[in-house]
Amino acid sequence: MNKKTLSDIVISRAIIESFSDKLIEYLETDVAIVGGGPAGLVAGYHLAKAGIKVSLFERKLSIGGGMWGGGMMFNEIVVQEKGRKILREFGVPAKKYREHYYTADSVQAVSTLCSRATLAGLKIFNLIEVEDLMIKNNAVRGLVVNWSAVSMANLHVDPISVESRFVVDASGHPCEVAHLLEKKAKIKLVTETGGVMGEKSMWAEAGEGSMETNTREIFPNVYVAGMAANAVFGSPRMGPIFGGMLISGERVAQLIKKRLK
Ligand code: 48F
Repeated sequence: MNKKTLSDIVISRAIIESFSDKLIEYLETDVAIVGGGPAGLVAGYHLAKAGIKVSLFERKLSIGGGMWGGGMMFNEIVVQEKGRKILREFGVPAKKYREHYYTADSVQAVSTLCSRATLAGLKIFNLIEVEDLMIKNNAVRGLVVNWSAVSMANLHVDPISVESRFVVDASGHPCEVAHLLEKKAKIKLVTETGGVMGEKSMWAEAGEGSMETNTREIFPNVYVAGMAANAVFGSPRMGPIFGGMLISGERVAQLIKKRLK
């Protein structure tokens, strides 16, 4: 092979320049999603499909959150009828187990959600975590982000800011954005207690049933979706049934689309 056709330095430049261009382009967005689990991915897909400029920040190397591992590492997930319809829209096959219960391969589900969302235009930034929020005039205006490796190595490195019209807390069980609002900014949320109420113990039916109504704005410009929504409003967890996460992702996208109209 001609040496000049493949330069190591050109490869490095290509990566640095294309990543920098991407990050600079997304320093200002319509919606910034925190967390790349099923709720965040479905939300990102629908927003992007509607032509909305949307980014997603995921702390980990891999996207998919708690979906890869199915239940206790058995890599199958369960969805009910409504969840099956959403999976079908994405092109994920689901098998009927019995009336109202369907199963899907969790690896196929995650990889397909991720593929469809990014092809629709969702821009994903993995290995980056949200460590704070931009709060001005009693509303959230964006995220404060840093490399996940910085906190893992306990380094003292300042973050950078990303401006966004809306923020979605899809960070799962820890509902990290809601905690930042409550603990750091001492802000009252729209919950019964004014704070994060904390998820309740396993109860699939009640957890799934409350997720759609829990998917809402908790402070100006901040929405909660997925398990974060149940954790904020004190509803039960539901284990490896994932319909609620998909429905919640769809719902939060609908709510934000209305606001952006
Ligand atoms: O946990 P996760 O999959 O949340 P979800 O979409 O789905 C929950 C289910 O997986 C499962 C369940 C089903 O019944 O209960 O747990 O609500 O995905 C959340 C993602 O957010 C990332 C985290 O690494 C995970 O991949 N995340 C959490 N905090 C941050 C974050 C943060 N501060 N910055 C960036 N990413």
